[in-house]
Amino acid sequence: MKRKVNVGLIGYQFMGKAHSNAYRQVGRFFDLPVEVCMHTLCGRTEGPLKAAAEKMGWERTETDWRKVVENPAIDIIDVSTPGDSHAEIAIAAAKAGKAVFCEKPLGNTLAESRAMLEAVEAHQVAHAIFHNYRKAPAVSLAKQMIQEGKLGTIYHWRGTYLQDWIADPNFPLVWRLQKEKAGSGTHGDINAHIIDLARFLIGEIEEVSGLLHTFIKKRPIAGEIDDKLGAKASGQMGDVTVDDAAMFLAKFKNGALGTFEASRFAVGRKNYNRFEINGSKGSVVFNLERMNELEYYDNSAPESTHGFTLIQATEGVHPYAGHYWPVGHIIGYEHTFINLLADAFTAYADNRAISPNFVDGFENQKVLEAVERSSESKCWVKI
Ligand code: SOE
Repeated sequence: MKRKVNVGLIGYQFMGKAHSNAYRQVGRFFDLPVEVCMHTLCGRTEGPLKAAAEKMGWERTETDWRKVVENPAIDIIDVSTPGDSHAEIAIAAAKAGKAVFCEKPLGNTLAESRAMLEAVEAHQVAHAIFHNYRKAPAVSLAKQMIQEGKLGTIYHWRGTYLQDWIADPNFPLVWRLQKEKAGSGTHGDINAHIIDLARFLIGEIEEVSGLLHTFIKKRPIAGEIDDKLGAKASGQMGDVTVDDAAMFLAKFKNGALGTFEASRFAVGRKNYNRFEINGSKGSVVFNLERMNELEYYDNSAPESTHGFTLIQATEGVHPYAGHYWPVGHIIGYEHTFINLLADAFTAYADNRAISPNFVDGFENQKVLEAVERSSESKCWVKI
């Protein structure tokens, strides 16, 4: 009989929906050492909360997150709320002896992230952060190739994460555009992802030089929100207090150079999370919008056949891929969360450190904060 692990999810909009799907599916595609129970869904408004719980498969609902954190039946607290409540909930959960799985970025500030890491370490609870893109088969394949030396010495990391969902000046002032709620804009939201991928694939960043910019300074105040990124616009205007685009140069500790570009104004790019890595023996290119593929340039190939090959990471030998469908039957965005939870629950059951975790979230926040300081000072900043 497998040990039951009861999960309490705080928040049920976009990330709550993605996490709910992953909790529901992970035991159906991976042989886990524990039985995952979707115990309690927590949100502020009773009606929509109950409808969401019914739709997404949660056993109970609760409108007060503190009651979920204090519930002795709960083993894991999943923090899927806007960034301004990550620290309070995660620290309370750690103090209550719960494992904490938190969305990115870890906190809205470096101080919050440090306090969250200190709390989970002090209370010796398991912790994880939802940097899900590491768990795309093609990304984990790139990691394997780098570890096997297939790219040789790494010279360049070229990361871009481009969206365009707020390029319309009439798009309302949702929480992601308010500093007190989100901590930062494009920078903490999606630069955080390519910083995590760079740390995962290349290594630690030593020094940065950044530029944050806001194109549209005022927007209609937001009304009712949806479970994606949208909301209804009201008649009044409010100030945008975060960046719309965030770019920076980076020097890695291992000598590689990096460029990072995150924007929500890259008109035509919807969720264009792309990286290119150039090494002495070859290069790889990943693009989330074609997430089952990895482009690979093998510099040792004979000149007559030089060129980027297109690996389709859906073979049984590729990370995670064998848990789903026969070769060529591709997977999607939602599977990166399922893969992350499969690794998380396996490590959790074995009392091993989950990867990625709050240390990754804290190291990520150190880079985010250094880039913000650099943008203000117009100088290079050491991490
Ligand atoms: C919006 O930019 C967003 O939902 C991010 O918050 C997520 O982390 C990313 O995976 C998709 O886009």
